[in-house]
Amino acid sequence: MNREKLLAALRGIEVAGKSVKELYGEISSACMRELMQPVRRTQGKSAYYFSVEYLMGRMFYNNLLALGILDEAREIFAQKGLDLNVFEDVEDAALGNGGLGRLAACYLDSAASLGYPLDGYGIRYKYGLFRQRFKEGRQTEEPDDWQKWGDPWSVRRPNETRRVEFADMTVFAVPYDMPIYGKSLNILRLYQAEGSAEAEKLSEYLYPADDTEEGKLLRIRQEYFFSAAAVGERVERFVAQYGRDFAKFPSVNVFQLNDTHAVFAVAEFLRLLTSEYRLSFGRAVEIAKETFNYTNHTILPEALECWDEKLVEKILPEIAHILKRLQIYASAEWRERGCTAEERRAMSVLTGGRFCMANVAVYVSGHVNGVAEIHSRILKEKLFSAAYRLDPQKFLNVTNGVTHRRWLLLCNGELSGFYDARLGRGWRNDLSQIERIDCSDGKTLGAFSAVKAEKKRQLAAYIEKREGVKLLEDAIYIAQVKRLHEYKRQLMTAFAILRIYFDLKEGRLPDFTPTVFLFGAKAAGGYKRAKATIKYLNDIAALVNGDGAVNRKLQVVFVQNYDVSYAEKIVAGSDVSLQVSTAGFEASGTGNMKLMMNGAVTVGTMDGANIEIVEKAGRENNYIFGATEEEIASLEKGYDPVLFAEKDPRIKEVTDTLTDGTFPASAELEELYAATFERTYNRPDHYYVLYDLMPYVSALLAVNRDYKNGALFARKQLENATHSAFFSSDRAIASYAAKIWKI
Ligand code: 26V
Repeated sequence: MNREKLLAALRGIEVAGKSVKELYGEISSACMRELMQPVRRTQGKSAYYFSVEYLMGRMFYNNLLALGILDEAREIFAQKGLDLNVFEDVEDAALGNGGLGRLAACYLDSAASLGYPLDGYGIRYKYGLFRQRFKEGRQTEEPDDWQKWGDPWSVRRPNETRRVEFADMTVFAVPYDMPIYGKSLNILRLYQAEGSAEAEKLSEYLYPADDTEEGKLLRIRQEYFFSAAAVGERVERFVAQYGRDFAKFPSVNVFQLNDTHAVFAVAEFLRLLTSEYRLSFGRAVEIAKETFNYTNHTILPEALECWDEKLVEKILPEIAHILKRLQIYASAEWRERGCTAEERRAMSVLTGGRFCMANVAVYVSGHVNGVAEIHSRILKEKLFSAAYRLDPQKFLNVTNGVTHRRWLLLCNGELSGFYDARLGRGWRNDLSQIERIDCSDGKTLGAFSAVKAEKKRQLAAYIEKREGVKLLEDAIYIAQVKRLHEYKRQLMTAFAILRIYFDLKEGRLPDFTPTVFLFGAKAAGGYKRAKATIKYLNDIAALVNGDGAVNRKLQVVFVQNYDVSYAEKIVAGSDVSLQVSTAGFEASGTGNMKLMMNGAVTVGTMDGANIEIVEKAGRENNYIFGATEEEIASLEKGYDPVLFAEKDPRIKEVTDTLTDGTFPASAELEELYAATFERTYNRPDHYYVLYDLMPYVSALLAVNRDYKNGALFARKQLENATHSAFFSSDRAIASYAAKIWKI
């Protein structure tokens, strides 16, 4: 990269009379010319990340930072009268849903920054995750046309188009390459489906509804489409460079499956090696075992993909055949190694007429990892216990991480400046240096509090601009931002707010510090209960914010269209991070890490990475409550939420609002009532919302008390921020590189 040349190019850009969009395109293109300059590696081993989601967020500032010219660029354009902040209006590339997709983006960022050869493969969806708005408190969904700003950060490579064959159609996979720049130049290659109107549907939407057969088929097609294109390309390049000596394949290629969505890559790999290159099935499986690795991201049964044999057979007969052969091959091995019938069933590739993609991944992978200590333990003890008994060395943990470049340097220049002033700039490349900050020093605490206050002001200004709502000043900002899901228990926060509301109204909380509850979440299109929770929270917001008796003390704001860019504002400007999943259900969480890194204390359960967060930052600096995973497991039969609510009037008063006319009657309230008290597709209160409610309220009130002592609370916050280095994805990526990829 020629820095001077790039800066000269930027100085040469004429600003006057151009639209924001035009300028965005011009500046981005100038950077792209330099980004794509470095010579790409051709030798040695590389790792490839297979993911159906990438939540890249805005690339503009990120790339300027990676190029090391962000500050100069700001100055150059300021002199021309252009504030670079205008590009904050540029859409995010939201080609993902939540944590899993954002993790992929953080990992690409860290790998390039550290100089590890890691390229990504995925799908270039025409529309990313829907744009969310609220109408009368209900979520509405509109297509996210992220390319309306153009796509200056990627390059179409028509010459490298691949054919992907289905029984009933041929689809062309046209690659778009996005440079991921750092010590190395890595590439995120996203395939766009072309060839016919039918073909184009494959890369139209992220997660099309899969509750119909048509939806399922489309989903299978999407997964096979990008997996097959990627595997085909890797194999072809290998053969071009090294010939057909596939024994060498794993010494130059290692594949990481981000959840089960790319598991068809395994079948395609076996298909290519056996049908096209004539290896024996056994030999192909052995090579696959040295090449593939699998990361699991959820233990929720409804999210573990199993595909009907008949559906796969219909559009991918050869792939179905390969998977059946794999079942026979694996069974023989399991039998030989003395597995019981029950163990063999648990590990089956094909069972009950369905292909179990997680089992395919576990069988074929050299390494299987969970994403936090507790989660990896659950994988070994429960979900994959049979496979663990057979091959214990296969299983390991790599606790998630988030890139501190986006989640600290970019989103919190003020906190970064605070560290610079005390540590110099070395910490930017080695985050562990922030542990040297003395959190007991009064001056240091004062400076930190000033940073937090400024970030809160900025957040309030942003929310006022986006939502037209003015946040309370001098209040505690408490955030719950994440996908909307029952196990994450946004509903429990709703009940807790109502409990506090009633207590405030009845004068039982005389010294209550003003508090703002901030929510950001999208509910999957077909997920009724999640949508009902949004409506309920918006009802609660209307009640509380409209009640003159309490609305200078308590405020509830659910922001619309929560995305990566919104997250950057909220994690920097929040005091408290809500991480209240039912213990055992949140694989890791990564928002918890982003908030911690920016100095929020956690109110949370002993779940996912929360456990490691409080281990690093001190339990005394956070607010842990609720049933542990063991307690939940032992509760399973004897818990009756109806009795539980009956015997505690504080709970009953809150749950009564679902039926007593506090809010206008609605299908949503009925849905939540059923979820809590009736047997539906799950047991009543399947996620133990009522069970953990009162301890949750106590934890929130403890925060409220402690916050009054400014120095004490600031210290807790700073202890969290300065102990967050472990949660940088630089650490996580170094661990993948050393333990799994051997690159
Ligand atoms: C997806 C779906 C889709 C349909 C409705 C039910 C349902 C339930 C869960 C999921 C999650 C899919 C996997 C996922 O996103 N896992 C997240 O991965 C993050 C990165 O490792 C991790 O921090 C989160 O704890 C985990 O939920």
